[in-house]
Amino acid sequence: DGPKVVIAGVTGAVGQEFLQVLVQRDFPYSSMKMLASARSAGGKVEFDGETYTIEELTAESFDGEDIALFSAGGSISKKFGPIASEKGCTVVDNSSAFRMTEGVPLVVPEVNPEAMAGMKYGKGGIVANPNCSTIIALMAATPLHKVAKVERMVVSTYQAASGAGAAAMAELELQTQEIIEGKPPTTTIFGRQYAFNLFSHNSDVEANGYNEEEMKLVKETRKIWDYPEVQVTATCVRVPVMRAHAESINLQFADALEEDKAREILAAAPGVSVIDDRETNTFPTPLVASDMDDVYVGRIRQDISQPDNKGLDIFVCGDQIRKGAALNAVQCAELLL
Ligand code: 11C
Repeated sequence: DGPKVVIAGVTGAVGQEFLQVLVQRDFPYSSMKMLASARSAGGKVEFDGETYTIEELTAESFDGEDIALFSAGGSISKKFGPIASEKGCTVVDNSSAFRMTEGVPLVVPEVNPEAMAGMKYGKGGIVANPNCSTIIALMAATPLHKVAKVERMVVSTYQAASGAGAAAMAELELQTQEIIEGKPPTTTIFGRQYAFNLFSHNSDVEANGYNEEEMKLVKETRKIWDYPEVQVTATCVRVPVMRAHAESINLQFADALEEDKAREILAAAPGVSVIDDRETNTFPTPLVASDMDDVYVGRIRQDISQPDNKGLDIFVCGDQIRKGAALNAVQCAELLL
């Protein structure tokens, strides 16, 4: 019993994670359909003890279906998301295609579930999954924002290979091996050495000097918080880490917020775990966050450059494929049940 579910883009890193998360969360479904490009059609996928044959994604794929989880790239979402919705299949879209579209809720279930009020599976409509860096930042910043009101947020990211897809993860591994063996690195994905290096995020740089990833943090935060006046700035960097993003976040509040109180608030926040042991220098790391549902927060400290305890610095790590993508999307789908 439950909705008829479609996975669009099942062969990608996020598509594969959808399957794991659905099983782990015991998501109810009455049928499951696995879709990908024509190239992957005919392949097999294991899910919940059954073998499924991958079908080519076409407009007809959504006939009679209730929920579609999309992670097949922005252009596929743009083309097929509205078609699915018109057929009554409610779409949860992991791409950037509809995030800033008016009327499309942009949702982190722990932050703004109310944005999906009235939506239900089988009734059509599109829900957008935010960018991974935004999800991870707001999981930590929102509980503090609710208490002391963020006026300005400065984010610096350390982003994993997974954000650029399964091929980037494979290339990081390959390059590491090649460099250790003294061979020239294969540079198919980013066109440069990634292993033993880091570089400014690979998305396009806009006229204002910010890259797209940085502007997503700015615009998506304003939409999710329904707070257009909040000041956000970001610097996004790709680091040679496999699958969890780290972010240094500086917060400036309207009201004073003591670090001990902040630690308490974060420890009680759903989906957040605090790792903050100064004595042993133990704080969140991408490896600790990998394959985990929670977002980890540490380095919680008063910003000494801001007066009256109105500033905090925190360091956050979250699994990019899981909470940054698949888990968040499945949680949105749960709100449709
Ligand atoms: C990254 N956040 O880590 C990006 C990838 O808008 O969904 C995901 C891009 C997006 O590189």
